[in-house]
Amino acid sequence: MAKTPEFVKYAASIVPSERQIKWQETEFYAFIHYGINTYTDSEWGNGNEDPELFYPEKLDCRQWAKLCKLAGMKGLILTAKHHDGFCLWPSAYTDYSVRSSKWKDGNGDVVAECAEACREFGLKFGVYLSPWDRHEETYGTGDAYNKYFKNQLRELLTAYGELFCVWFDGACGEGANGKKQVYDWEGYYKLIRELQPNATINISGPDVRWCGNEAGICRKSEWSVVPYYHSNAELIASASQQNVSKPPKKINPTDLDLGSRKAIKKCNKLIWYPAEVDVSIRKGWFYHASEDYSVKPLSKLMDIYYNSVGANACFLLNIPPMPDGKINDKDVETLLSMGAQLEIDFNENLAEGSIITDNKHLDEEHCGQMALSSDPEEYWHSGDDPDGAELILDLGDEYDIDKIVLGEHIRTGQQIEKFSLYAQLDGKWKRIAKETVIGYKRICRFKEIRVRYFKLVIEKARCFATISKFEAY
Ligand code: FUL
Repeated sequence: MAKTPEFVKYAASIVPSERQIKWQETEFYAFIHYGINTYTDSEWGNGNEDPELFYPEKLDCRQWAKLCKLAGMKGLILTAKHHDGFCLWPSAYTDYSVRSSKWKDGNGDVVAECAEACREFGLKFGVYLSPWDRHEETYGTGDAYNKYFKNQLRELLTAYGELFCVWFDGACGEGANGKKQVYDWEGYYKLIRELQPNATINISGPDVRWCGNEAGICRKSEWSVVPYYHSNAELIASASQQNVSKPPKKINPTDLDLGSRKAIKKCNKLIWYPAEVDVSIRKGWFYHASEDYSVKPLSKLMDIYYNSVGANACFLLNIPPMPDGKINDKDVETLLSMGAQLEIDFNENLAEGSIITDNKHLDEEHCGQMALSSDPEEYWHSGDDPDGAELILDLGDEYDIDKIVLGEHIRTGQQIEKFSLYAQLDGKWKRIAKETVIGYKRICRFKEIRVRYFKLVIEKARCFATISKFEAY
């Protein structure tokens, strides 16, 4: 057995926080971009749009939440304030909010209605609060704006029940001669930890990593343990959108590998920092009638789902409501078909009640059979010599299968670096997948085969290997 290098042992020792585990389990959730831009047909407001423009005649947050639920999502994040500074809740610290609109005579609160609808439909609720604010006068002055921002944050963290996530955008389009605000990131994070300890802080924050583009593309290997510097807010801002007409479409090619041995070898500080893939169902983030005929087709959305949720990332899909406050029929239709497709794809786990044997395990309590347990705390553990470990799944009979879902017990870290999956066809093992990362979830998709036995071979792992999910569909 080869000696494990120290830096690999260090990487293997990095584990997620409870809040990161809960976030990862959310898997697929909605972004709702809604605000003053919805009424001006734009993507970025200037901060001087008239609040009276905000007038949803049929605001229906229950429609949003119900639709998300039926689409198979588990949460929703609302843009409480976008770059224009207009607040969807009646903030006590500015007049630039729903309070200055005629909607409900200035007595409305979209954040409250949306939080309530999420609770009703069993969705987790989160808020997007743009650090960049084009309306607020104190923006760019340092402390005064940081105070303003924290006051607003406190309102959102205390008045709307439990939040699963606070989403900080890295975007800022001030340009060379624009205002330069030095954000008090540490102060923002401290407040969130104090008032919503279970909420993850996404993107310009320490808990969840932006995948690096807004096109729904994630890396083939999305490692959860990466160098600490990837969580630096200024670095994230420099890669984020700086021009309204140029959303980042590609992952920087130099950032294709963030977590392999090669990528982490020389780094003395690592962090658990899993990826989130954010993309809009339309071209824009806000609603534009001109895009009614360019809603992404089901096939595209399913591909993004499999390449994100199925590759150790989470999928944040944006659905923009129309000026009347409802989601357009075109988006509704696509999302309902997505929910139905997910139901079909994961209709019955054929591995339930099957048998798994292994060639090594730590002890009886962590034998191969444990990979089939529905209790996430019961799992197979290879022991301290993981390379070459094998799990054989016997379904008891032949079935038509086109997907195997695997998952590591991430509470004990991300260990697996390389694996192959085989199916027994005509008495011979045929390789059907060869990948690197498993992490929280890896969905291996292949052409449907009629098969009884599958074999998972762990070709390389850090200090040990675990499997807590082994499902067949
Ligand atoms: C970007 C923003 O500039 C877009 O308007 C949108 O909010 C997207 C999610 O993030 O950086």
